[in-house]
Amino acid sequence: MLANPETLSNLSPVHSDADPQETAEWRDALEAIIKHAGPERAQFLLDTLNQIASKSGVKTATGRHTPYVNTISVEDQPQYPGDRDLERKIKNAVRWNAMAMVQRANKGTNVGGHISTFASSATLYEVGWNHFFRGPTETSPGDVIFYQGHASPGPYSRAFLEGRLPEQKLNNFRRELADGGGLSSYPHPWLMPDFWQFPTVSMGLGPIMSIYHARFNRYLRDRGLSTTAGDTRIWAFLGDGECDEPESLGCISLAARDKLDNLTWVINCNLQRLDGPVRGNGKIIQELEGIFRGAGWNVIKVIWGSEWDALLKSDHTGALARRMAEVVDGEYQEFVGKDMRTKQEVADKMFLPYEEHGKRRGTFIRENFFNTPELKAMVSHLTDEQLARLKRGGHDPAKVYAAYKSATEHKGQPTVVLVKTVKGYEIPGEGGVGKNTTHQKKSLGVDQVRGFRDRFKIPVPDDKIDECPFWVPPADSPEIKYLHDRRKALGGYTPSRNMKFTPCKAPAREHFAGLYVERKGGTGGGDGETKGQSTTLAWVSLMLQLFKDEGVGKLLVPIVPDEGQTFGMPPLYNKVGMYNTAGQIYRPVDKGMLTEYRESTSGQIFQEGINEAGAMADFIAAGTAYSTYGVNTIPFYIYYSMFGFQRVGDLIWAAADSRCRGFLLGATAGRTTINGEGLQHEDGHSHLAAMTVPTCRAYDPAFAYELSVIIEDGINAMYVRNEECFYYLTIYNESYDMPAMPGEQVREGIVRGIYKYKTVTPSNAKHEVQLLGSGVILNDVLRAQGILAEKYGIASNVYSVTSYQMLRKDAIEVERKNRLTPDQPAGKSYVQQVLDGTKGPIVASSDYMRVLSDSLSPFLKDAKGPRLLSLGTEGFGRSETRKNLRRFFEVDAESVVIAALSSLADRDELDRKVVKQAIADLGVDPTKPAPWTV
Ligand SMILES: Cc1ncc(C[n+]2csc(CCOP(=O)(O)OP(=O)(O)O)c2C)c(N)n1
Ligand SMILES: [Mg+2]
Repeated sequence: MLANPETLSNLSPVHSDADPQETAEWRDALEAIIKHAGPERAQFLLDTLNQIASKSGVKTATGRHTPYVNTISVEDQPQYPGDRDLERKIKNAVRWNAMAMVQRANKGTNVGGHISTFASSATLYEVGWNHFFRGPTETSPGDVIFYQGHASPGPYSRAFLEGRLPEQKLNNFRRELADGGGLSSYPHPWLMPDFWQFPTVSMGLGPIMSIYHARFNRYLRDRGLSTTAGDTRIWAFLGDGECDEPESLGCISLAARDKLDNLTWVINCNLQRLDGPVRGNGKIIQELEGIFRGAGWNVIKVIWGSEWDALLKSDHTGALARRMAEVVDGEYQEFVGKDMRTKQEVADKMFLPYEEHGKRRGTFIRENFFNTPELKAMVSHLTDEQLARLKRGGHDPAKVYAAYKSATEHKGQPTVVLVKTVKGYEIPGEGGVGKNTTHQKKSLGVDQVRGFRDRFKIPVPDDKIDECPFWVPPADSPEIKYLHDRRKALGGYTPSRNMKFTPCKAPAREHFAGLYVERKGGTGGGDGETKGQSTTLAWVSLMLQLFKDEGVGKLLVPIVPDEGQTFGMPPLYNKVGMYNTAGQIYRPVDKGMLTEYRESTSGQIFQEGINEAGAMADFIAAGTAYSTYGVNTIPFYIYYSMFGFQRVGDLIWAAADSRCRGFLLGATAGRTTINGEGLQHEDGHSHLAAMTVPTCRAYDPAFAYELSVIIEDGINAMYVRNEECFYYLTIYNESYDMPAMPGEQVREGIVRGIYKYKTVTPSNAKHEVQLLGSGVILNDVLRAQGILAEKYGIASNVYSVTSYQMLRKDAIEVERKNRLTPDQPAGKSYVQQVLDGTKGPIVASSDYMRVLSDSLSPFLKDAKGPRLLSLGTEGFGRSETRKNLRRFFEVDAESVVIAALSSLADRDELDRKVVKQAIADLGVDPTKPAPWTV
């Protein structure tokens, strides 16, 4: 997809003009056509000419690129509506405090921080804050802004000037555990819930989230769920280096396809990333222009500041435009970043004063950029200092304003504003402007701070430079008044996150009760399984019921990548339809059938195609709408469990940070259950990854009624009781008889993670074991219970463990409390309450790695020592039948029996000979290799 940078760098759309008079005639003719016959006619003529040219072998510039100049011409530039002088003063103070925050934080610590990124983007944000970013009001949610993560000192500094953050917090930038709290390094709603809306610092996630967020706005509007969300503008600020992340550009075509003109991206093209140039050999702005135009976006380039206007106007031969196009980014970086000191001065560690540095840089630019007699003549009236001050567009509010205005007024397409800036703008000296090391610069020397102060006219006296104090203009100064007036006019302050939560009406129990009854099928299937129902189909039938619920029916947002048929979802497609901004302009091939593929502007389901990352971004938009828009949409994102945590794990982490709610459903779960699919599909570990996410509640239910109880409790937890969490449920594609819910007494255990399901006590039983089973493997554990009773006369209780994660969370909380309150009676965790006092060893089996159930081992002991022996599915999956896979991984009934007997022997409760005999009798091959080694 990426255009070849070399091609782009060499692209010189303006050629030398051999006959200016002829050119003028052609131009006049074209202008006359546009004026008298309209742009369509002009387009027709141009297309015709293009065709003729192309047939004749004439190479014309493609429609994907425009010259390396500003998209908005000076003539079309609107009047700047603000007070430039006051805005400059505000911006200078914001710049200073952003720098001071990082500088101060790193005095005596090494907590880090970034100075050079916001230095390059200050104007991009300030123009937004003064003229565009709408804040939340009583009647409007305001704009949603995805801030570039490591530019965070800028928004903090702005909020400080606005009086929204106290100095004490700024002093504790990156010191969140300090007295009184501090400021998080980057945008983290988890850590600053009234400030940041979305986490962005993991590069690429902000961009993809912003696209799906913009489309989710349309969904809220089109489905009548919000009257105001549709007005919101979504802004995303990206770095040019960030565009290399696949998540950044991978979904841009969706934004154009869905005509998301509520979306504006601003890409800060400072030509550098962390280590060096983004496209030293090419031009990132041209490359991105081609990509975005190709994808159907409106592209606005802001390359040159106003100082260049007159020069470009006098560029009658196109020599300057040609030079601008031929210089590559690596050279542009040198024009701003080259060390202008002599070798001796470098050896002496001399610091060049601002004026002197500017003068030398101007000389260098005159020599090397204006490198022909013609170009030199063009700038002969400018001094070297003036040449050094020919700014890039992103540092000129007039150019940035023009771009934002045009972007926000543009209809029918999303807009990307490609802005050229300087990284580390005006930070003098070592590690400063344009240096490859500038990204890592977190503390400045005294000379540098003084230089910065002088450049931005901050009234901090010389004797305080070392301290680098914050500086705020007096509250009654015109600039502070102006700042508040502008924010008032735009609705309020931003960033800010809505903390108000309005609960839903709890869903009616009747809609869940359908899953409490028995669902039995006959025998059949190649594996000899009975066909009752799978937990996945149980979920589909639950959704069909829940759609009818008065409180939450409309709020359910099913999301699926291209796998809905696998999950039995087509009845949902027809029932509630799939959302499409364009509706459905074709007649679906299955029209009239029960499973009709029905797309509509009021459809409820997001069918995302083969796009787990995009679907996850949907999940985040829908799962945070309770805060962003005050709409309690409840996402149910169902996907192949293997393509969840390990594929889009970082987005799941971002969802948690965003305080996102909803249900992730890892379907086709288990290492042994989607028989045939093999290594890449068989998931035996997503529950381990789920354990790493602090707000995730992960469940592995076995029966339909368990699923129903968990989902009901989940909706109530998140949307009625306002608990900050989301759910991960593994559901399987194996059909088996679903038993009826034993009774209300199991409800608590299902939610907390374990309940006793079945007891079998043969007469004269001498031994007893406790058997834990989860998900589909509970069936094998129940079979083992039968074998143990019938063949070995061993009594057992079988427990359904719906969540090892919930049990462990509870267990470590109780352990911690006991440890830190030694003077109080020790408490018991839930799993201990259930299992302490029972007899014999405990054997656990599941379709997940044994380390999952092993996580409870420290809490399951008796006088004889540890009681738990876990079986699980360590190793790679492979293509086979369920039965053979379960034997291979040693999680089947026979393996559970052997484990139970062996555990009894370990406790001296049984002769080892019995174990040996059982291995032979049950047909288990003791010489086969360990499953995790092959
Ligand atoms: C996924 C990911 N990888 C790496 C990083 C570390 N990182 C932080 S900033 C940065 C460079 C950013 O360059 P660019 O996007 O051009 O932003 P700039 O600072 O130049 O505006 C990197 C690599 C990250 N935050 N996220
Ligand atoms: Mg950059």
